Amino acid sequence: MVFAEGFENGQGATPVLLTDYTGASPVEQTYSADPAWLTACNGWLASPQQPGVPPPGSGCSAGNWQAVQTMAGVLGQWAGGDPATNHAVTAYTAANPGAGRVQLRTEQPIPLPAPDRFLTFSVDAAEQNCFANHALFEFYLLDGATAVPTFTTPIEPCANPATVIDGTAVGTYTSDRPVLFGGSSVGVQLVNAQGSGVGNDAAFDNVRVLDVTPQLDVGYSPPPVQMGQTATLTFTVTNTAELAVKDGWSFTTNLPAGLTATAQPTTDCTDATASTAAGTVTATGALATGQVSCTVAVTVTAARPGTYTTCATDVTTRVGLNAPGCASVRFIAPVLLFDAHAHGGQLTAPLVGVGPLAPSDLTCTPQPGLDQDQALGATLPGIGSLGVIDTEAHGTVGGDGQRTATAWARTAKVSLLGGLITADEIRAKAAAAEDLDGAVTTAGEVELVNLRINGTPVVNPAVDLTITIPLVATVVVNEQRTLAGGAGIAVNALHVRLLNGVDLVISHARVTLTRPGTPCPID
Ligand SMILES: [Ca+2]
Ligand SMILES: [Ca+2]
Repeated sequence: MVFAEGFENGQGATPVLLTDYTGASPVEQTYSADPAWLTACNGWLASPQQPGVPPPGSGCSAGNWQAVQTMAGVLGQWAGGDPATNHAVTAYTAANPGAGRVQLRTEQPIPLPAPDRFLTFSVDAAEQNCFANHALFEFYLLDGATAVPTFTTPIEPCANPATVIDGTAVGTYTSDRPVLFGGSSVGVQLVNAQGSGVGNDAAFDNVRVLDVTPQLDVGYSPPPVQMGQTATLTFTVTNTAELAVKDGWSFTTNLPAGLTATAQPTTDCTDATASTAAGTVTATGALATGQVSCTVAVTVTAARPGTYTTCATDVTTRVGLNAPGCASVRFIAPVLLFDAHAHGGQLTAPLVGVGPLAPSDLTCTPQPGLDQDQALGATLPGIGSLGVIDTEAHGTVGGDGQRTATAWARTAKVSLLGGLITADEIRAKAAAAEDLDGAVTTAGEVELVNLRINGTPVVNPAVDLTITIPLVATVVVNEQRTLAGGAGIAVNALHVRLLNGVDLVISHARVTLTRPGTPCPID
């Protein structure tokens, strides 16, 4: 409610003219009117509380005066007040007032809490002698000196009574065309389009200016969203209860940083346009008469996991709409599965196999965990021997939920091929780690203590360092393979392929962080 006037402030049993009335604080509204509406039994704030004798010089006959007092009482009864004491602005038109003259105009600006609001207007009105000419009330909102019509057809109580009480038509009339009002204060002006005094016997009360600005709401669906999927950001414009037309609202909203629109918006609003560009969504349109609500929807996606929020402060331009609350969407990374394996050695030969030795394994499990194994030594028939073997496979979850899989294998006292390959210790390590964005990076390395191949020391080998022992074998040191499209890595510290078909791996570590639903990597 922006403004309400019941014409009761300071009123009692003494009749006053409209122009002598002052409304309640804080506005202390005063009113003016065309002279034709302040004479000939027009413009009196009449009430049944007042004497039955017309005010001197009012131009009212005794019958006219009684009639306007009756209309004031009927208006009080209609509004749920006390009919005996209600006051209303009355006019019995004992002469022709002339068409299109101002019957009431506010003189004090009515402050508005904010500009760019939809305003409408309502009034209680009563009329008698409906067989004759009808009053035709045309209400305007005043924006400075500009009168903005709030109607498409004039209010005509005789033609559209809510009810008839003792021969008096009465009702509450709301303007059928709310105004998108740009000013910081507003006024009200009533023009009567009926120029005749034959009939045109009416009264009005409870002049109200109402804020009927639609509500803008924001929402995201669905909750939550997997990375790589889209969410829908929906702007809903909801009409106020009277469901009158609201034409010309608009808004511009910044998308949360990190969210991007994947398509232009769709809308079912009336006469609407909606678009997205450069991280903003802009829309303008209308609610048609009777339209409860409408939406502007845009699909969005996120560059990284997290919660994204839209609030009123993100709505940088808002015209003819109430501010929204906040809405959030959460984009989540899938829970990755741990796959980690290590062993000290594995021999594959045409007739016999050995190992994997001292294996540690976590196999595509969502549960973090640690597996360890040890062997005191191993003999590789016809090839050589190994000393103490230690292995470990480990899956951990960090404080922000990010996952890491590691594996390592350490083999001591390696002696192969009659001393062609010897080492005090060789170790393979593999790691796969998820970052806060859900991306997986991998790393592999070997640690070699005193490795000699065919008499030559091997120190800090590059990846896939290949050494040929003529007529015997090919040896790859620090052999690395990428797994699962980069989500995993396998490291063999030594990979020996004999010309006779024997295949031997010493110190193997392999890890992957796999997405649910994808195949578990196999070695
Ligand atoms: Ca009143
Ligand atoms: Ca009349």
